[in-house]
Amino acid sequence: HEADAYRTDLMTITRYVLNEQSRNPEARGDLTILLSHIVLGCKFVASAVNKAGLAKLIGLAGETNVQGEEQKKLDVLSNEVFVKALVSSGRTCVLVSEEDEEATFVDPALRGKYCVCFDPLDGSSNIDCGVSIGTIFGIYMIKDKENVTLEDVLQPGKNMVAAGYCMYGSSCTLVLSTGNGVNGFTLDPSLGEFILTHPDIKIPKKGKIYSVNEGNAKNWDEPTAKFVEKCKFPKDGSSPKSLRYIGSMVADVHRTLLYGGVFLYPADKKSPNGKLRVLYEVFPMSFLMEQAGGQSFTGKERALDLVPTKIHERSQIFLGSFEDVEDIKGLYAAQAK
Ligand code: P6P
Repeated sequence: HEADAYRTDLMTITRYVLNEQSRNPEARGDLTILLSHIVLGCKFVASAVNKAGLAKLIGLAGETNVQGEEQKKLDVLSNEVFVKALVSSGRTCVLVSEEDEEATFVDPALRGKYCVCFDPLDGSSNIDCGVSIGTIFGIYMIKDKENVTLEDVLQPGKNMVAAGYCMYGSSCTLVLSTGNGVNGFTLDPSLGEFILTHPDIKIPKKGKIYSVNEGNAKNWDEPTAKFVEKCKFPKDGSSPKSLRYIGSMVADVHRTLLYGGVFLYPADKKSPNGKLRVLYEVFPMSFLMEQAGGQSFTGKERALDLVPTKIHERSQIFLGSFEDVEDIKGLYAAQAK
């Protein structure tokens, strides 16, 4: 009956991506191959993160293990795994990683038509205390892979063809959009497969949660301060919102996507452009939010319209439930008058 059919008709991420490919007649399967290499990287990191406590992978780089080997920090290890997986896929021509100061231009013999911007292990300062962390990635098509330059990478986020994150927590969940909605897959370690568990995710139009580091309140600008004040002391008789802040972007965004509400990393006097990075934090999460029916705003414009000028550029970000972000946009518009 229905449940059995569901249990035996496994919708793996590979099968989902192949279905998406078949919807696109001129697709040659390059994105499918690229995504399968990203999935491999996520499986490796999931395994390493889960073993971290036991294998002494946590803690500062430079520690040596029982064999006296130099310990690689998990985020350094994750970065190496993703770079190697992406280059070996033969489908990329330029990579931007949070861990690497410069972009990586792939050997011409191995080049494909995609650029991948990624944070291999975002939130890694939370590893030692067991808080969920994650990999975030965004994928662009490059016009001329033979003559790829840094300019090709500095595209507005709306040009992305796909984006996603993998959260390493109580379970390993990969959330992905290839431009046709958002789907969540959970790793079944016994199969080594990501199985579709959250089909067609839609973020609630309005939420009851706000997510921000209140410790920076002293430095906020007026519209942000006013928005947070409204969350805590609503004037319209509605009940105050709850504050949920994990301090790991993937975990905070995942909760926002599933439960609704708004995640903010405002600019402040310390960081005039906010803290989060445009190419591999703000853009992928904004792409997912829009695909799930939410939205993402920088305080000045739609986040996906922003054109970065440097690969590690930061931006202020307000993302989540459509109506909650509308409220924030109203407050910034009022200030602009
Ligand atoms: P703060 C983690 O270090 C991170 O890059 C994001 O994952 C997270 O959203 C943010 O920084 C937390 O920053 O200043 O609140 O600790």
